[in-house]
Amino acid sequence: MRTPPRRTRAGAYALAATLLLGLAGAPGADAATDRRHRATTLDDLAQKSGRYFGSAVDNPELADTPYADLLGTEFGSTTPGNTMKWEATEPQRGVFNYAGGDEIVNYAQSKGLSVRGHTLLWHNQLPGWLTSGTWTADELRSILKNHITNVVTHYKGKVFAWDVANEIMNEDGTYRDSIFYKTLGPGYVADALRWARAADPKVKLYLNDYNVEATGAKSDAYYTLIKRLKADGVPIDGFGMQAHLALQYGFPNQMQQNIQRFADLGLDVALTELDIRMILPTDPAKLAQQADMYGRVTDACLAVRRCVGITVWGYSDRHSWIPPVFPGEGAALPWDENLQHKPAYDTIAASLAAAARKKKG
Ligand code: 9MR
Repeated sequence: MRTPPRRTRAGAYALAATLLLGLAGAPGADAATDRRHRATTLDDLAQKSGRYFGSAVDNPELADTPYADLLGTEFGSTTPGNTMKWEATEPQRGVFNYAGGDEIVNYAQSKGLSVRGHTLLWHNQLPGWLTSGTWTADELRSILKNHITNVVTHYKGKVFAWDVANEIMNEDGTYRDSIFYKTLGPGYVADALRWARAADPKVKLYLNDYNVEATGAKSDAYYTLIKRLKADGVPIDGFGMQAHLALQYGFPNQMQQNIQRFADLGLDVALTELDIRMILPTDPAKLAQQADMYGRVTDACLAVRRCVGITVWGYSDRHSWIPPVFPGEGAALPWDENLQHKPAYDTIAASLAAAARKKKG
């Protein structure tokens, strides 16, 4: 399946053109269809203003063929939802397992998608041997260095960016009391970035978190930290705003200005895990409100030159982390459970197309 079931107008023209070419027996008709179809994808629209549009994927979803096929045609980038995390990549101390991450990298390469690496250091999804152990600072530092060095080296040249440290701040802008912070103090962040850079001089190094899209204590803390890291010569290339949003909480306050101030530090900014959930059941008004918010979020990124790309955290309501975590909520993505476009698809596409025209003109 190469086209989403509900065709766009451009898709219908492409189909008509293909039929004509097909009737004429023209060689290369399939390639023409492919190009014309791809001209309507979110990633193609994003590319026209120099960005990518991606979606996360979790390994079991690759077995859902229609889902994996559409992921491969519509998007330019993917992020493994789980299998590059510590519990997956180093399940026993010093024993590395790249099967899951490699499966996604291989899939992505076969479809021409780039890969965002997620994530080297996080307080969640750590292996039991790490969380149940008692470590001195020296021991934990060497464990962390070994982990980062191994994983980054394995994926060198295969991922274009790493979420080096994920969710290290509390809502009030203090450091999260993770095993790393408790044992090593705040310096572990700079160390992690330096070890990642040493293992791969080219990959883009990010800090990544949720609830940082708006201005406020948490994003202020990152702003201050990143400014300090830059002043100290610590390698950092980007700031990832996850953007797990919800209709009931509204549009993040001053999102564009917030993206801009990080860009002004000399950083790339990316929306790394975008979804916009709602209280179920859906209705046309909520879907319209969601579409409006998706369009405005996309606009906020595209208004900032260094906002380099947008990744949705899965693209269809068929596969989403939200229903089990927020009971009674869901329907957060631009495609519905049957892989049909929701109104949000159109507002995202319109926003991307407008940025492409602006770039051209
Ligand atoms: O999508 C991931 C889900 O499958 C896992 O069960 C969950 C476990 O914590 O992690 C999800 O991804 C998270 C991401 O790694 C970091 N930001 C929040 C995401 C949603 O929980």
